[in-house]
Amino acid sequence: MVFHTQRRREQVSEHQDWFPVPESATNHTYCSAADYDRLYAESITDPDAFWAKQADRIDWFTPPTKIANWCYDPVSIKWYEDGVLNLCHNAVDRHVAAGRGDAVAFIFEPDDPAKDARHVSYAQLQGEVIRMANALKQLGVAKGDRVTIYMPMCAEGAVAMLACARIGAVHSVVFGGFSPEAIAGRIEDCASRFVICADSAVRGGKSVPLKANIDAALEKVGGVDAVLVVQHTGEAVAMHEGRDHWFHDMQVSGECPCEPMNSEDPLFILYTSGSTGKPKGVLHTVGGYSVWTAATFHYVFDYRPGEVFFCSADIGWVTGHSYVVYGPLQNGGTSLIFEGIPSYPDSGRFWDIIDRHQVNIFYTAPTALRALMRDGDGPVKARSRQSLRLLGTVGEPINPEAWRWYHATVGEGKLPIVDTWWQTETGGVMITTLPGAHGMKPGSAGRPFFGIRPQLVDAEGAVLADEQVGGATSGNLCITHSWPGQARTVYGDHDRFVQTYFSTYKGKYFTGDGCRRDEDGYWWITGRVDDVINVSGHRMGTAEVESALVLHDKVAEAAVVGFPHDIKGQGIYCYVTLNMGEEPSDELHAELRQQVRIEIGPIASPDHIHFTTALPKTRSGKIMRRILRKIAENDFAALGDTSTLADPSVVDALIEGRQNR
Ligand code: 6R9
Repeated sequence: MVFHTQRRREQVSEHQDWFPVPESATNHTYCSAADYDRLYAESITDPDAFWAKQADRIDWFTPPTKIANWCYDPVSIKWYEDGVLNLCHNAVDRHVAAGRGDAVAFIFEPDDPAKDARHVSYAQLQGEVIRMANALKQLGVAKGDRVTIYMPMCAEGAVAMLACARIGAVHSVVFGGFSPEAIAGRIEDCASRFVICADSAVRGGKSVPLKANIDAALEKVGGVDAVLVVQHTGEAVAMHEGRDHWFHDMQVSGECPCEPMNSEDPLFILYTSGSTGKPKGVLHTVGGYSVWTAATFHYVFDYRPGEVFFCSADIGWVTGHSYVVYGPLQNGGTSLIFEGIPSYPDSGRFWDIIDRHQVNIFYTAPTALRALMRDGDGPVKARSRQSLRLLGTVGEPINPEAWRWYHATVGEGKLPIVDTWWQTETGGVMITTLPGAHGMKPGSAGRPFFGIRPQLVDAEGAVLADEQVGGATSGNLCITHSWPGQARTVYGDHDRFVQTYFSTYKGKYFTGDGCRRDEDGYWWITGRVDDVINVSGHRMGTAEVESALVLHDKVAEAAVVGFPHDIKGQGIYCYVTLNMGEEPSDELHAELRQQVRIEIGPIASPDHIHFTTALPKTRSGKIMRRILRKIAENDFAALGDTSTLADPSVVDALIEGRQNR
């Protein structure tokens, strides 16, 4: 397998700016530079002792005596395997039991700023979770059953997740922007017999027909016994007799104990894109994920009681799972759930929310910052933002320009920024600076979190030696030792798990990312080196978009690549060849865009569709993606070796017809 590296041009040049730990953060932190060095060393020399201590952050019905038990060849990963616990207990019940029932768990900020925000206390949350858990039980959900959740950003979305965790059901949250086709695929893959959805959602003033999408999905896939419908907007929806149940109509008891779960029992499945095939159902288990999200939230955000934490990610992505719901709640925190989008009603919305709810910690994606940056400093400066103490980013590499804007304009040059690198598969943050411990370099994620042992290897798997590291040499990022939050398998397909993550470099977890390390031990993620693209922080397999395109009966073949995009990070560029006798047209162009939206969802809409009579192929028939990427990037001066092409003239025609000029 050959990997390429797509780097944002800016990041290639060495940025030697160094922003020291701000005074506000040195004075008040759980973890100073010296603490980090000591704790990191402990986590490496005696991981069992370290992770046994971290496990004390949460309650265990039976405390674990076995800590780590993992092997990468053959692949088997277990943490805290004889421990018994329940994540919902740790996220909700124990705070109520400790007399903190009145503390605010969630602040719900609706899409429409004229509507009232809603504060949900831990005691209220416990009540709602119990009701939903009992409703699920009444519908027949039992421990181990998979429940698909298709909800807007609202407290009930989190309630649905917690209710599953409470009774030991395995949730599979599907992002509200996915199409019926995509939902059906996910329901089928994990044989989910139950769905929780809302009537509809509203984002940026526009209605999203969630229930109708579920109805459409269930026409494509069988096996779903019950749909629990939460009234959110009050929009009228069709209800299928016998299958669909309004949550508010269900008569349920107010008692529901937390199911004792073994540490390695499954907690949730989350579908994510890879280089090949359909999205994979990444599986996380209870014990390790709980400890990992509790500990990373504590250290990375330096969270203290009473603070308001605002993560703008959707609960349909792993960031929402770990840092809207489970991390903050396990720490007894207050997490703000925002239903809307950053640009509605105007591009000052984030800063309005921050002022209105006195947000202390704000965590968002670089793509949102780049979009807001376009509107200048005005909307930011018009709000006070005095409550902010810490900023964070996640989801894609942040270009130094956006970092500097975030730092200087949003943070007034005074706040620490954590640029957190991690993945669906890692459960929580892996590489980041810690706010009170590390100075920051714009564009670098920083240092490994406790217990994390990153390593750079070349295409053949040879470890890049220390002296090769530093400067511009980048390698493929692997992790050599397991950590508690690591995904355990791909649901129903352990071979695929092994194949995807552990076979490229035997005995190591391969992240799919390119990375370099500088002289100061800072890690710089350069982006994916496989056929995964990152569009506005959404991970997408080029193969998925290709599959959608070739479903059109006029299409013969499709090849999809990413290209640098100012706002989205990467855009989607599709090369399409048509069947004999078919001609390109504006109509066909529109139909193909629509086809992708139907199969995947609006987030996968192509930026460019390039009709061509041929694709560059080797004599053995392999598409040379390297060339397609270069042309899509509008960087065709150095195409490299094209001599292995069956027909080199194809390249000139492609350059001639390029869409990204
Ligand atoms: C949490 C999340 C994972 C991929 C990952 C990488 C990219 C995430 C990043 C980052 C550079 C960061 N990524 N955070 N790249 N700097 N701080 O986003 O999970 O949706 O699975 O995406 O996102 O390429 O491999 P997920």
